[in-house]
Amino acid sequence: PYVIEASDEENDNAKLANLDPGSLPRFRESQLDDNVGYFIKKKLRIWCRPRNCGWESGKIQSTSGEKASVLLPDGSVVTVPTQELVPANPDILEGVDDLIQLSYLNEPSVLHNLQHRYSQDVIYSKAGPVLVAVNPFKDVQLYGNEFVTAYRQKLLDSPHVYAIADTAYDEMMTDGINQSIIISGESGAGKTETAKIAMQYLAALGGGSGGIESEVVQTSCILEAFGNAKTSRNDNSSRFGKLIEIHFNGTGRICGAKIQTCKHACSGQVELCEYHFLSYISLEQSRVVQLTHRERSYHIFYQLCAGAPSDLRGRLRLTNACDYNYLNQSDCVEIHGVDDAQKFSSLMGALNTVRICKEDQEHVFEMIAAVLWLGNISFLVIDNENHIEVVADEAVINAAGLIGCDTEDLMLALSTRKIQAGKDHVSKSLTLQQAIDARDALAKFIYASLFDWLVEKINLSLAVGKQQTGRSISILDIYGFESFKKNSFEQFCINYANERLQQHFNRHLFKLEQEEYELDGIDWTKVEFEDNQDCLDLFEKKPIGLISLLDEESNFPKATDITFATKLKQHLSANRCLKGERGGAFSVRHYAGEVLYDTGEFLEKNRDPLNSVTIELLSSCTRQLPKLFASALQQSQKPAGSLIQSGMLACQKHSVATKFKGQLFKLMQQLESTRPHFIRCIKPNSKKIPGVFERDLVLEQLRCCGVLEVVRISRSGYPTRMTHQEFTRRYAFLIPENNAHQDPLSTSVAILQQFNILPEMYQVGYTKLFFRPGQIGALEDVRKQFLQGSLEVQKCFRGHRA
Ligand code: AD9
Ligand code: MG
Repeated sequence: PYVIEASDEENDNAKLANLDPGSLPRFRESQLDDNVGYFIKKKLRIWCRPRNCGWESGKIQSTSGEKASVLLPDGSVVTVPTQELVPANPDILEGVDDLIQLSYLNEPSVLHNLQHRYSQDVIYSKAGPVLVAVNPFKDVQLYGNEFVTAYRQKLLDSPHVYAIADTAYDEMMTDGINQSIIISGESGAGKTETAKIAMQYLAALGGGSGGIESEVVQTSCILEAFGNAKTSRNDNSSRFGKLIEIHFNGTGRICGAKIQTCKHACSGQVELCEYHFLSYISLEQSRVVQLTHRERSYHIFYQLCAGAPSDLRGRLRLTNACDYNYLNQSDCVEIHGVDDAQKFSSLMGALNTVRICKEDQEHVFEMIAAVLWLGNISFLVIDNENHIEVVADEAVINAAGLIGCDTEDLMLALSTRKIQAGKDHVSKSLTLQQAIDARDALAKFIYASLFDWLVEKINLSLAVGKQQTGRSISILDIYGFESFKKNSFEQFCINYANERLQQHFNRHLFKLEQEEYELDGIDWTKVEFEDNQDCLDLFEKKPIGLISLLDEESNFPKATDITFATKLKQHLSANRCLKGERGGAFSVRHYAGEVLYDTGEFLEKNRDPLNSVTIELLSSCTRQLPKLFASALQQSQKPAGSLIQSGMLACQKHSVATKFKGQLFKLMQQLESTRPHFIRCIKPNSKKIPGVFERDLVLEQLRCCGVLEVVRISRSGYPTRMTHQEFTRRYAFLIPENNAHQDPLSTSVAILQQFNILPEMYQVGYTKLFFRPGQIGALEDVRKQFLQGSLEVQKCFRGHRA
């Protein structure tokens, strides 16, 4: 697509690019392009790292032996070893849309291209089939109805979330295959915002304006209030993963009351008939009771405290956020620039929009307030063995009032447990730590159940009409890879999920690509890529894998964090992805880097025990929700008698990690049946501010999410394919009749020869033709010209090539 003439330098660069189309520059910095001697001899523009700092562009002035003098933009001249020089791209390729268009695909060139675009607020780029989105950390003028229309009518084709959603939509409509948009990236990179932008586009396509579109946005508002929190990485970090499935219907099929229709450019009318929040991965529960310094619990707690009108405050006996132990422990009650009270009123609006009735809303807020009051319940040690009793203050009275039980009963549930002695049960007092655990377990259980319940309510409300339409686009937004100074069970689960997702990405973009070439007998030099199967095995293998061993250890009453860590080292040291560390720690080599996990609290968090006394208490509550939560739990557990005996119900049958794995598998299965479109979100700086592009940080993300490898593969591959039948059907009329009677493969070859398509620009497979980028466009032009005028084929093609 680029006509390169201009200066000598550019000509040289162009020649360089054409020297050997097969051997493309590789990304390993040490492995310089074969043409390295050429660009040094010709003194072309290069990248170098003077003084071992970041990459700088420069021009070679002279060379002597293994050294080169390089003129930097600031006028200074530095001496750099020639092996450290990397060729830069000609100016004409500055800021190209798709990284695969670059003549040189080295890391500094890719980074420079993204940075150049970013500095002009062009936050989206393509890397072959993948969309790269760099978080602007400010409002950019790229969204809204005008842009939606422009992308829908194909007036705009620059990389955009809208373009991805549009492609997914078209492919769903034309091929009848369900699609998915898979968004990944590290925490704070912009996944959730991107998911919303994609939903906005699909809603606008399928629903027109107003109605359903606003409902989608409102759903996000609810899910974020209850499922997002401020972390050190992101003021609005999702603490759960979600897959949103949006169903579409063919012409004229009405499937619910909330249908809006809209005409669109290509295929008549399409109706959007249901939103279905089919799946989500479990919420980070520990956040309800325990916070890291400067982080917050779920937004809803602060929103309710700041925004509840006075009559509601009265009914909930609510005070200020800073009065509650669960909220004030981290020295962070407010988020800079966020008005919690105003968010609360938006939330009320959203709850109304998705038709959650006033009565249910009140129940929800009761549960939120109950959790807050539970956190303020305190205990008094009454003997030398650390046994306690519950302090009878306003906290326990309010909590009991809000869940609808007697204060006495709540006090008993938090201070005793039942033990079986022969045929009878006897009550045993809890120690201080046991009581705190029981209280916190209850708070977490109520909150997590409330979240489940809300999602179900939203699903019911949005799944208007139950017909399965068979046409859907799913959007996946899960928590990004996390690596902190201290990593616990939560990071363990989150990173495991990301590992699975990475495999999905690999499989589709690399394995399938290669397999297709190989199946069709194409000469394809195998492209190496990082496979993470080893790491997944480390987590999943039975009976010796991280999750199995964790479950096993969680069932041992006497096990401790240290025995767990020791067990891992004993059994898993053969896996190259695991490294035992000192004390209770271990490291996992993830695709995105090594993470050090601290086994402290792993066992408790995995067991997540709920006292049987507590469950009985909840079942006997007069309020609707606690009763519902308890019966849902009992149904899902159906515990064996022995578990009740030990007084520990709940998750022994299904540990938290195993449940998580199950949810993840279900989700992946759902994704497997769709055609994926990938969006990689990139966080340009860790300060969360606009305009700052930290190259090392970006490079790290590009590397670990496989973007650089994708570029390399797409570029060295043959992205356009057509079966011989398709190809001959379309172009055979361009060649003399007698040739066209052969089999499709021979006809294909005849067409290619007739039009002098360069042999390095295509490969002939058993069933398909494979083209380098741009080749079909050239043939299409000939076809169009031929059809439009009565030009002689040869003449018109010659004209085209000139
Ligand atoms: V996490 O893994 O849930 O912690 P995300 O979801 O990747 O993370 P999120 O979408 O929440 O990140 O984005 C973080 C912040 O970046 C947002 O709150 C916005 O302030 C900012 N952001 C992200 N994308 C855009 C955008 N397209 N336009 C403007 C954006 N701001
Ligand atoms: Mg998010």
